[in-house]
Amino acid sequence: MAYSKLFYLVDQEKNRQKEGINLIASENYTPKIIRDLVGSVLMNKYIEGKPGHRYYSGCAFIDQIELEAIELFKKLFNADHANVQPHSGSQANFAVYFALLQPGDIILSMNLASGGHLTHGAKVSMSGSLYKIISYGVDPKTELIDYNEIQRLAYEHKPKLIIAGASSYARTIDFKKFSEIAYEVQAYFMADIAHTAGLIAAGIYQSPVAYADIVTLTTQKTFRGPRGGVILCKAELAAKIDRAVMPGIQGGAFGHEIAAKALSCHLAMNIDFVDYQKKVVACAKAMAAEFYLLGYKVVSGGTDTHLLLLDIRALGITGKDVEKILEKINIFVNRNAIPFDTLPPLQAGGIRIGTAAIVSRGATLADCIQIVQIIHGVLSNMGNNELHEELKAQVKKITSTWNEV
Ligand code: DSN
Repeated sequence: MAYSKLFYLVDQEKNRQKEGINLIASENYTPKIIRDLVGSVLMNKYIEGKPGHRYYSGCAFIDQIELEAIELFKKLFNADHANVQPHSGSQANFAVYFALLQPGDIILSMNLASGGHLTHGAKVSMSGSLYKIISYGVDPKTELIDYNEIQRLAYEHKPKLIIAGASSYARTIDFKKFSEIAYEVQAYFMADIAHTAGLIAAGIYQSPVAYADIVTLTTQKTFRGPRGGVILCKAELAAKIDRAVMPGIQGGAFGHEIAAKALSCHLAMNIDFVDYQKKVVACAKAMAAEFYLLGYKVVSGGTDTHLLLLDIRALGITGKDVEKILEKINIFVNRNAIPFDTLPPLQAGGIRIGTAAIVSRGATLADCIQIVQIIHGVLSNMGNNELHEELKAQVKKITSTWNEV
């Protein structure tokens, strides 16, 4: 491939992002000033170690940037300690395991079908092969977390670590209850807020920071920053966590990403950010209600967050099918396992829909309702290519009124 083709493909991707409706709940549109920092000269510098204790010379300026990022995350989330070096949320989680656990130790975490993350102990993840995983799910009737069941499992298995937090759980999580259970069985308690970090920073979703020993997050989802991970923890675990990140599981940190994380923190302290997060949740609730009115099964009956899950098994197609059909009209969702799913994750009985990205582009509540109606139009008229073309044109029209990407 000629190198010019790379730039051509980036342009094509930009168009796809511009003309498409992005409902992938883990994605967002990062502001250009943050993207500029990611592409800055900071990328040229090796920064192994901590500020003031590096393995390379020439870190005077980057040290100040990393110290600023640490202070900003501590302040925003009211945390004792922050490590801003993890390259991703998965790295953040593995650093926590490396800091606190020995191979074979027991982790109590949410199963994948109920909303848990791969790194919380899925069999195909290193977390599932290094540690003994006991899983909790949701109540079959309410599809909500069943805290009595978690308590029962905790007493029975005496885990060393209990994890709360998920990739596809749409409801409020009672972090206080989790911490009480962890305390009763003398387990560490970690909250993974990768998805809800933005909502928490804006104060519209319960923060686990006061309750959890450790909190991990990513900065690219609702937080609307660069791709990357952050670990927040109690003061007494700070040294263990820092050592586990570097040299435990990483070498050089990414100074360009750390600067961008600091900037995203500054932006998250702005009042506009609170308005944005409120709109994100209002749009998700409106979409869930509209799907419900149109006869769809919304997992757990609705949402308290930026995402909702649809159980689409009654349509006689899989989540993968829906993903592919909607992609043809430039609506992007992802297939997702649903509680007690009998299909393999690559097919999946559901789809996950998130509003963080479209609200960043300027989507209104009316747009969100229209998007649901377009999706319904597609799914209830399978094979009607003419109608699908019309709906694709509606997608283009909606996105043409939104902000640039
Ligand atoms: N894969 C991400 C998500 O979509 O939720 C989490 O890592």
